[in-house]
Amino acid sequence: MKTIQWYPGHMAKAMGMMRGNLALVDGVVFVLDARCPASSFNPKLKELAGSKPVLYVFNKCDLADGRADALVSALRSKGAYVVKLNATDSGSRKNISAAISKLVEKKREASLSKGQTRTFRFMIAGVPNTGKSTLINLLAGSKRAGTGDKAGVTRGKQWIRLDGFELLDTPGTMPPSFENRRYAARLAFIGSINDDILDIYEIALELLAELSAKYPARLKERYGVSEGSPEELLEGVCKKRGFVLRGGDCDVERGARAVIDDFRKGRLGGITLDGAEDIDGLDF
Ligand SMILES: Nc1nc2c(ncn2[C@@H]2O[C@H](COP(=O)(O)OP(=O)(O)OP(=O)(O)O)[C@@H](O)[C@H]2O)c(=O)[nH]1
Ligand SMILES: [Mg+2]
Repeated sequence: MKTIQWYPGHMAKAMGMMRGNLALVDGVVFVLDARCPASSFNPKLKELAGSKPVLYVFNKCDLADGRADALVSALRSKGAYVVKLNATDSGSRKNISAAISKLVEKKREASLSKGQTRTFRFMIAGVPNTGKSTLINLLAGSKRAGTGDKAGVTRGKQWIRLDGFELLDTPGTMPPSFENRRYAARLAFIGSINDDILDIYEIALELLAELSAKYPARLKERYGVSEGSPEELLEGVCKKRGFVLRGGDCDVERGARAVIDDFRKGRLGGITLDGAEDIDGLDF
């Protein structure tokens, strides 16, 4: 895959908005994708958070597997504050609410000791499509923020008022360019990069290559193939699913979409693509 140079104007604007609102918040919640928490970490956002307390949420943990736990531990050993979450599960509400409250524990105690109660404000930030707005709706207990399974659903800023909390929903933002091809490819797999600018065929080949290296049994189970070049694997997918054109050739475009869709919807089982090597060198 070529280096992606993609930094739409709305993202530059969003970064400016976040910078402008940082002084108003008591802490920042970074929503990462548990399938690739290093790839979905935006160092520019971390820089922006400055000295504010930060919580990292490994969201979509229902789509990841046990390998994500090793990454949670790796980050914790770096001193980061991390929790796992499935934001679509209403049963997780209490846990995430408590985790966010903990960010301001000292501040809350200080104001209580002065007999004051105050509202704490948090900025919810991250790359597109990681579930920021879904997390806000989970905390609110109702659909207050717009959500959708594609990149770039939230555009402007939106403050959501809850009991004792105010949350700032922000648009997903990427670093201005990806020098790291591996991160960029994984962001494409999880739908963080607008599909309109991607070559779906190429992305599917990259995904098949990663899956055959890390999860061959899953490929075998769903498509009946697990070995060979990515092109051969995609052909196997097409044959298994009956994606064959009139002349007998494989409909590779359709096969490519099916592979990506299966991955995104969790039909290949829980998958974690980032490993410890991807965390190293990132300043969480
Ligand atoms: N399986 C699963 N899906 C989730 C989870 N959290 C969010 N989603 C889905 O992921 C998609 C994106 O969620 P949003 O909340 O719109 O993501 P966002 O980070 O606000 O996206 P942008 O506003 O585009 O940056 C939606 O289809 C959600 O239903 C989760 O924990 N597990
Ligand atoms: Mg959103």
